[in-house]
Amino acid sequence: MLTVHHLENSRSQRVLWLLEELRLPYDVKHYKRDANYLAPTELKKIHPLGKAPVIVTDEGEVIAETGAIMDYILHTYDGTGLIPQPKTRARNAFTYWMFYAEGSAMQPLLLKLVVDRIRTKTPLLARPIASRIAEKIEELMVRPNLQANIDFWEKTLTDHEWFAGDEFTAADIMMSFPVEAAAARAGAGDRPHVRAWLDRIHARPAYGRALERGGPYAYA
Ligand SMILES: N[C@@H](CCC(=O)N[C@@H](CS)C(=O)NCC(=O)O)C(=O)O
Repeated sequence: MLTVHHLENSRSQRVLWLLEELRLPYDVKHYKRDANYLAPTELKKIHPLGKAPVIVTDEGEVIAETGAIMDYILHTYDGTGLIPQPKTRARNAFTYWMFYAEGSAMQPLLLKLVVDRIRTKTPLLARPIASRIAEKIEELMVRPNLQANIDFWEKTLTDHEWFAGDEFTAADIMMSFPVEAAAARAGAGDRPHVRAWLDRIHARPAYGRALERGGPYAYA
């Protein structure tokens, strides 16, 4: 049976959700974050980068990277209901959001995380200067970028109910982590169409079942 190596409060929640949407059987190996919010070194025994998610397929193949895992699951099992027909606008949009989620959306969010850590983790004596540097980085590189991305999501979800068009697809699953993280850290949930989309995904039975299998997930 397919095994998901799942880190609490992380991107790997999406893999559980996809498997639940497809009603596939799977095992979950749970990992807890350490005191620095990193993955435990144990995950490096599964994949050299030691990040989540990682899956081990029925054939014993190890696959990392959320997009690659989603692609494998969608094409190995019957994921056609979650992928728009080829050669359609919806399919092009689907491919775009599948790549965009990790390739572009996560960058300003990670930068924000780093800036917040500089503010809170710098030793007390150096904190005033560190905070000024953090503020400058945030002003120049983080806030405008995050706002542009959130505006883009709001516009997309104003035009259509789902990211790739009028139907729910795996691109919505892929986009859940950046949007949920931006709702938690950058106010994305205050935008009406982003909020409505978040409410729609959270109401899906498969999303609920994935939460039950996954354990702690701070972004739902
Ligand atoms: N682009 C990769 C990112 C993997 C990644 O950074 N995963 C995070 C989970 S949110 C992680 O393992 N963080 C713990 C760490 O870096 O030690 C993917 O989508 O799989």
